[in-house]
Amino acid sequence: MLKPVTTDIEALQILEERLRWLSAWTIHHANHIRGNSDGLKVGGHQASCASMTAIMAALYFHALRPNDRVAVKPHAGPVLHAIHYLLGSQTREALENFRGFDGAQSYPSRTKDKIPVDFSTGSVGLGVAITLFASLIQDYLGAHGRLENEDRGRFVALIGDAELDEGNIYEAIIEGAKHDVRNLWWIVDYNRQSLDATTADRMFGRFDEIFASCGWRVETLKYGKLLETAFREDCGDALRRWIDQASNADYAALTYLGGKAWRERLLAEAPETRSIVERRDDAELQRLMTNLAGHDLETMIEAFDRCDDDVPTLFIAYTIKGFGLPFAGHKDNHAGLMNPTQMAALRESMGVREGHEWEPLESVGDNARPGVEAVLERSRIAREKRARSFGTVSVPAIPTPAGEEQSTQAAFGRILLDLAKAGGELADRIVTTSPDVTVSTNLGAWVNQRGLFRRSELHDVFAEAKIASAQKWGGGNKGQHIELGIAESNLFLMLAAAGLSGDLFGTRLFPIGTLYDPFIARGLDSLNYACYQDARFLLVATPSGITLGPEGGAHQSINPPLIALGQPGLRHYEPTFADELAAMMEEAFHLIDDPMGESIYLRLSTRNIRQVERTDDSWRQGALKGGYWLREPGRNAEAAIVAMGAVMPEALAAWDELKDDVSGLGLLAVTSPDLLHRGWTAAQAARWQGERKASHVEQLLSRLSPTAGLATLADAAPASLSWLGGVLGQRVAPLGVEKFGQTGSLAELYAAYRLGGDAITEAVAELLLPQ
Ligand SMILES: Cc1ncc(C[n+]2csc(CCOP(=O)(O)OP(=O)(O)O)c2C)c(N)n1
Ligand SMILES: [Mg+2]
Repeated sequence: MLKPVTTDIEALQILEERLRWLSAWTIHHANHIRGNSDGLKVGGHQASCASMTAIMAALYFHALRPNDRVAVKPHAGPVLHAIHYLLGSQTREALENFRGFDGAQSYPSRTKDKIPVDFSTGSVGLGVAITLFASLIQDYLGAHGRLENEDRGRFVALIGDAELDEGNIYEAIIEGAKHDVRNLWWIVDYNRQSLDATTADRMFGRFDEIFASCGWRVETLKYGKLLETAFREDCGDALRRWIDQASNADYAALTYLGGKAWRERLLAEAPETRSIVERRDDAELQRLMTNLAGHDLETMIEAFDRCDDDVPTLFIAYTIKGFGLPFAGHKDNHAGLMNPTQMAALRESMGVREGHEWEPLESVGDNARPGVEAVLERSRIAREKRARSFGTVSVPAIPTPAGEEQSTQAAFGRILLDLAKAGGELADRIVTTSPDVTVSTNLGAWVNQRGLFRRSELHDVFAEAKIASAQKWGGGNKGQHIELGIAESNLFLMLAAAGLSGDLFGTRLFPIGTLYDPFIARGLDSLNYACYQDARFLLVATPSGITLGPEGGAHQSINPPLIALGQPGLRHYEPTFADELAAMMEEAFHLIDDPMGESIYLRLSTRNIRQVERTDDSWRQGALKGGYWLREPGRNAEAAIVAMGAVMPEALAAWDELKDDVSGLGLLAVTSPDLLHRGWTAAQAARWQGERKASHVEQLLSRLSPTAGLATLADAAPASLSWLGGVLGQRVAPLGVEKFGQTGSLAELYAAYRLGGDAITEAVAELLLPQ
């Protein structure tokens, strides 16, 4: 063990009380003292904070080691800020501006908060699960010789008990069990209250079974030392029995009502406890009955010290929501705020002088100070903010795979195979992952070359038995593909964790995840979560659209380009040709490694497409900026076809057919509606700052007449491109998919969904009709 067990309990108790005060005061200040300019409710969660202050004091001021990383229950954000305030790494200004612009964020944010936040939280459940994938990435880096043993840490999640209803937690522990995940501490603040009410008694004793069956050690921490002592008094067993059978709602209500109510209830329902009850006054009885393990620093420290191996451990720490505050246990306390009178009473009871509310060590007596400061000093070292670390990996030029006809999906597989064979720093840092669609998203050849990642050697039984197969998947700790079960949320959490490897471990990886395009929606919140914390990865969604004819409507995606259009931190590219894809992948690797970069989403297709002949490289820059003229328009042309991705052959054929009748007709290949839109709004904003530059999309469209019409075409929701008419006020005839798909040949489907030549001709005609 690295830490001496000599932590001064008294100092910890003082610090716990400081956390309880400062978190409550920070929220109070934001709601009742700071001016409110817009009348919006500010909010904050004093009860959720008070529920966790002892757990967090024991963790941050005793158990955490420098390499440990923590995801904090979102509603305990103010406690995390208070901890850093005591450690000297958070400012008073940020706390005074809690929930204000540029102030401490409501829920811990890696990108917006100035204190070290290892994982952002907010959408409950996701902060829990990402720690598991971060631990897997730690194992991966260790196995690949990219992380020294002494730099390894534990991954801690502080969890609200109602968070345990989120299914993504169970998806994660199932995956974790397959990979023999280690070094996890998940600590449940078991206050048995959620947002609306008290949580269901029927789940009592079930959560631990679920975790235990996935290989976790479960430490149920129920009673504090006071209760343990009382159980040893005469008839202490009766008290324990009564507590164990009390319902969540009863326990919470009695906590709220206090000593007198405990007395009446215990005497009525467990008269054997009389001597215990009568030996205590109301205040003492309340203290006894709320002395659950999660509020008892000694109990928590002992538990943490006990578990110093790498076995994944679930601590279920019983707590009281709002512990020590006037609404402790009240079922409506989740967003409840103390009023100024209650706050003043709390201030006095804690010995905080009026006007000294922000003093970090206010009310700490001279005798206790050295002990408290010593604990803080020791803990400070463990919590220093690290600089973000991006790699300096040189990205080689990515050549275009040869082939007159190819699909973007096949070209993707080919590019990765070539990279795997060529080797080099980039190839070695790529880690691929997929939720059971590795083969069908064309990652198979890469995996044949680079192998599956397994902590222990995996023999390819089929290969050893000489059974012919295209997939030769040996596995070992040098493998570079992490195979996941079919749980798309896990894919995104894995990408999030791998995409933070520079921040978490000082080594950047280049994570590539593949899935089917429609199933992005299945893990959408986890994808958003990954982007929210600026994780960097390449997401390859393949195949997509109704172009996936025979697979039918359940597998044909419609709206992901719209999702991408609204998703910060993720750049959508939709290539038609293999050379575009190669350029985009090269760009993606740069963006992953660039401090100002972002993640990338490639929407690919299985349709074999005849490749275009290029006379020069001028298309390339445009393709990376979101679009280029595949067929140049004439000067002041009155119409253009605007198309994206797999339906380009239809656009090219229609252009050929119409070009003689529609003078100057152009064909604009859109490779990223997302980038075009961003560029457009950014240029508008910049114009107000005095910059006169037109955006890429404005430059492209200004080649046409101001009264020109655009026939837009995408194997996706037509709104993906129809907005282009708003850029210069040109008219639009939007073609795209607005109903669920179905099975059929391309000709049949394109005719039925109006993506084919006839529809394009009709759309162009519509635009050219006199208005
Ligand atoms: C995905 C998601 N759904 C809903 C919410 C709104 N919400 C915030 S906290 C909460 C209840 C939390 O209860 P619990 O986890 O037990 O925390 P505590 O009792 O400690 O406050 C809910 C429903 C959320 N933040 N995230
Ligand atoms: Mg709760």
